[in-house]
Amino acid sequence: MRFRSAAHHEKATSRIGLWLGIAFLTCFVTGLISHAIQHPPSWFFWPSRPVNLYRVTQGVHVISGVAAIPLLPAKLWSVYPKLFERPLVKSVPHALERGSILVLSGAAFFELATGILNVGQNYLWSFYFPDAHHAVAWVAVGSILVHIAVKLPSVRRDPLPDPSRRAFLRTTWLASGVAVVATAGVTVPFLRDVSLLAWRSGRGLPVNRTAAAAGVTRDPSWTLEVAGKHFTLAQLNMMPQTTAELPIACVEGWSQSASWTGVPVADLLTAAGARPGEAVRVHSMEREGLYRTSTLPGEHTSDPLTLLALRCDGEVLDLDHGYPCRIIAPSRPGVSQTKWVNRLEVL
Ligand SMILES: Nc1nc2c(c(=O)[nH]1)N[C@H]1C(S)=C(S)[C@@H](COP(=O)(O)O)O[C@H]1N2
Ligand SMILES: [Mo]
Repeated sequence: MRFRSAAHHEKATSRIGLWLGIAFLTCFVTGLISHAIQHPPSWFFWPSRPVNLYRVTQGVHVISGVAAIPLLPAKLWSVYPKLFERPLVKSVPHALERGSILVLSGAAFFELATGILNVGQNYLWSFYFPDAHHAVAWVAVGSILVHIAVKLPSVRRDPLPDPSRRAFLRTTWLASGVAVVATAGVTVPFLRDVSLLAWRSGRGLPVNRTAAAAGVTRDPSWTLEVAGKHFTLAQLNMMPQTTAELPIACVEGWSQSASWTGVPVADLLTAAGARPGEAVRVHSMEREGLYRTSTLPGEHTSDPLTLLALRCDGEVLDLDHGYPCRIIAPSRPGVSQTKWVNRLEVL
């Protein structure tokens, strides 16, 4: 059987392939950044400014992933007849090329599917998801590079495709654009009202893990331990306060700014006789749960905008947002903005 539909044409295939490649590479690089921030290798450095830096890289990660979702089936559809061409194997290089396409499609599909499920269903897999999503990303990008190397010589430089092919391309761009606009409002403020499919669309600050889910209650005997010294809530409230507009940027892609007020971690360390600029482990009242602790690198503990926040938008912190205090630091993933803090341990 021969396919003559407009979609099944090398030019359309390579155009979509180009955009899919760009979307995947963008997603890969921003994903690696997010992974490195959460599991920093010794050589890794992530700046604490501009305050929205992580918000932007993670927003780009999720948006480029969403943009790729319509591109992947369009690409597969446009090469579909070739995938079943006979003979299935002509030569060793040909077999390798076919094999790499199989790996590529499988890995790409896995990345998009797990990404979307994660975004929609809040850490169903906890440990498993980030590790698998990260490992398979290398497989996907590796096979994309092999595929590009193999295909580049045969991409014909012919003029613009004919009108029906252009229509197929246009439909593909449109689907991709609609997917982005429908979801980007989770992180792009001016799209908030337009993005019908945004998974976090409320105007208020979302809550990712409630106090009830975390098993945390108000504890009148609470104190904050900093490098062995104890501070009561009243003492913290009496220290000089800093107010700053800072975002929470969840790894799921949603982000939201609020006005936070609290004591700079640098001041707390100094008051406790420790030095700002050292890495600090943040502990919370939560007993179990993946995000009950986090690490503030030296770059962050010396930044005067790294706050132990006591207030949000002028009000005493809500229990769900981390009462009595939480970390709010610039350019940092939401998972590390630890709530219900009770100890800062200098590392
Ligand atoms: N102790 C603790 N802090 C936590 C979490 C948690 O599960 N436990 N979740 C984190 C995640 S994933 C995000 S995105 C932010 C969300 O903060 P919010 O619920 O105040 O919006 O809190 C972070 N702080
Ligand atoms: Mo998060």
